[in-house]
Amino acid sequence: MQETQVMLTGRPVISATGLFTPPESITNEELVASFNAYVDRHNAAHPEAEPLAYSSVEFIEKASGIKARHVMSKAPILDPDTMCPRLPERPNDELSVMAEIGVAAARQALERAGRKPEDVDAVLCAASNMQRAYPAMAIEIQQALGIEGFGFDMNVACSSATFGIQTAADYVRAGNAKSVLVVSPEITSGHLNWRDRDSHFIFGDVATAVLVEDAAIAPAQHWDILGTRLKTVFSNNIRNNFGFLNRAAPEGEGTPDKLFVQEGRKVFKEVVPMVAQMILEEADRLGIDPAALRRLWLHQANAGMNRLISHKVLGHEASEDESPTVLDTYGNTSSAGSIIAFHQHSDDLALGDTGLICSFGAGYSAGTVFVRKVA
Ligand code: CO8
Repeated sequence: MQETQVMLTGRPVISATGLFTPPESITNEELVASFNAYVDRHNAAHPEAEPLAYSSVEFIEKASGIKARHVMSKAPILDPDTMCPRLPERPNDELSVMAEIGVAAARQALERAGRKPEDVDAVLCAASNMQRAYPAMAIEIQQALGIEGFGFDMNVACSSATFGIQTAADYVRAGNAKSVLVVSPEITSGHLNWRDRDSHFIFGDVATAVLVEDAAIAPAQHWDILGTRLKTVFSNNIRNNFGFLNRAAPEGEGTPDKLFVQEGRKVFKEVVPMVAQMILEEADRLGIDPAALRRLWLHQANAGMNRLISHKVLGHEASEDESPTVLDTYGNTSSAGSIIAFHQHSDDLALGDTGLICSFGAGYSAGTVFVRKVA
C-alpha cells in the first residue's frame, strides 16, 4: 500500500478479527473425574485432616454455564499427580508458545482483512499473563509476522483486549498509526489452581486478534468504532500475587495466592451493577438507544452475570441471538472472551447494525467498545 495515496481520516474501525482455538478440550465430566480422584487420594493420604469435598458437574454447569474448556496441554492437567499444564521450555531462538498462538490468531485477522504485515504499524499484546517480563511478547509477535514499527505488552486482566482496542483506536484518532494489531493470547491454564474446588472449572486457553485501522484503508464490511470507554476500580476480590519479587519473600513461594484466587460471589454482585451502569452511561453519551442494540458481545465469565447485564441494558431478557454465549465450550478465556463472541457471531449482522463489545474482570476493570457494521 502506498501511504501517500491514502488520506487518513482519524476514524478508527475494526477491520477484522482472528481466533486460535487449541485442539484439545476438557469436558466437565473429565475435569470432575480427575478432581475427585485427586480428592480421594488426598483424603486417603491425610486421614487426620479436614477431608476435601468432591466437585460436581451439575454445580459447575448451574453456577457458571461452563460445559468444557480448550487447553494447550490436556493430559497433565487431568493427571491427579500433576494437575497443571506441561509446556516445555523452548530455546530463545524458537517462537515462544504464547507468541505462537498469538501469531496464529493475528495471521487470520490479517488474512480476513486482506492486509499484508508490512502495512501494519504496531502490535499490542494485551493479555492477563505474559510469558516473561522481556523482551515483550508483542515484539516477538511483531518479528514473527514481519511487521515494522513498534509493539508492547499490556495487562489489564480480563479487560486487556478492550483496553488494547481503545489504545489502538487512540493511535488512529491521533494519526500516529493507521493499522494496529491487538493480540490476546490467553494461556489461563498456567495460572489456574486445578486443585481448587471453587475455581478449577473456570478458565480455558485461546488466542484472539483484532485489527484496528483507519477507516480510509479498511476493507469492505468493517465495523466503525463509535466510542470506547474504560474504567478501573481497585478490588482485592480477584487476585494473583505471582510476581518477580516472590523470590525476595521465599516464605510465600508456592502458596495458593500465587495463582488465581477470587471471591466469586462478591465479584458477581459488585461487577454486574458497575458494568450495566457503565454501558448505559456510555450509550447515553454516544446518543445510542441501548434497547436498540442489535447484539452484545459480553465478557465470558459467567452465564448468570451476562443474563443480568444484558437484561439491564436491553430492558428485556436477552435471547442467545442478542447476547451470544461462548463460555459453554471455551470457559472463561479472560480478555479473549468477548472477542471470541464477536469473531464467531458478527458475520450475520446487517449493514447499519450497532452492537457492543464489553469486558470486565480483575482490577476491577471494564471496557466498552460500541461498533456499527458499515459497507
Ligand atoms: N463443586 C461442587 N460444589 C461446589 C464447587 C464445586 N466445584 N465449588 C463450590 N461449591 C459449593 C460451595 O462450597 C458452596 O457450598 P455451600 O453453599 O454449602 O457453602 C456452594 O457450592 C456455592 O458456592 P459459591 O458461592 O462459590 O458459588 P457461586 O454460585 O457464587 O458460583 C462462581 C461460583 C461460578 C465462581 C461465581 O461466583 C462466578 O462466576 N462469579 C463471577 C466470577 C468472575 O467473573 N470472575 C472474573 C474473574 S476472571 C478475570 O478477571 C481474569 C483474571 C486473570 C485470569 C488469569 C488466569 C487464571
